[in-house]
Amino acid sequence: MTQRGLFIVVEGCDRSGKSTHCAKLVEKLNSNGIDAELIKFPDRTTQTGKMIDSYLQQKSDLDDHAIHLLFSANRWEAMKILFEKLKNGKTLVVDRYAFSGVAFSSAKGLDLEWCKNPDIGLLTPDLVLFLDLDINEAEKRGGFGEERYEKRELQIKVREEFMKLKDESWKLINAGQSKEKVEQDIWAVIEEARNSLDTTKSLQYNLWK
Ligand code: Z5A
Ligand code: MG
Repeated sequence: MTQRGLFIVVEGCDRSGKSTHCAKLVEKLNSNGIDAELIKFPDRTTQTGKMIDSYLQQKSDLDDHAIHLLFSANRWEAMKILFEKLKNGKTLVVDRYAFSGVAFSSAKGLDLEWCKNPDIGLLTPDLVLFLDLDINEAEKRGGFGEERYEKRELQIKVREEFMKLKDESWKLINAGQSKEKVEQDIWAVIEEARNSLDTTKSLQYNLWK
């Protein structure tokens, strides 16, 4: 019987190094003989993704609830494919997921419980790596960009909202260290998870358990 792959989510505030470390992790998993693939949300290539991209680049405006639902729909449309990949033994490293969805929208002022609803029924990750970076350190990484949300006050609030979502599947990584040290810390968590997680157990759908 093929064992399913691990569903690993990487979350964190702006500039914490998510994309850098997701790419490194996929490379390292593959070089260790674990078939792994990188997935990123939002997926800006789909129809919903194009609307999200335009919104993030401030080329269009949308009601806060409407954009929240679009981010969720952008995940829903990927679910069948992600499920098949995991079932066939592929490990997925996912750069942002529903936690970003809830944290950003609730930081803008939407009700936290309302924000969770559209993502109910999505696949539950086995492991969430939260790259934790102090806002002052984040700003030193070249300052924030031009996209919507890339502002100090909002980023501080977003981190607070993320912390409300934390459960036993989360591992906080100190993202203020050198890239090499962050990579080592991530790998230590992955090795521990590979020993302790039971991949004969089927995938779960209880994201907000
Ligand atoms: N969003 C939402 O509202 N709702 C949702 O449901 C979802 C997302 C899924 C776009 O996301 C926005 O969408 C995002 C949340 C919202 N808005 N904000 N903020 P995105 O994922 O597309 O955002 P991004 O463009 O990829 O940026 P990012 O995620 O903020 O960056 P990152 O991936 O965490 O960091 P990075 O690109 O890997 O690294 C940043 C720089 O730091 C780079 O120059 C690195 O070389 C450097 N770096 C990385 N690690 C280190 C260390 N350890 N030391 C020194 N320098 C480092
Ligand atoms: Mg990124």
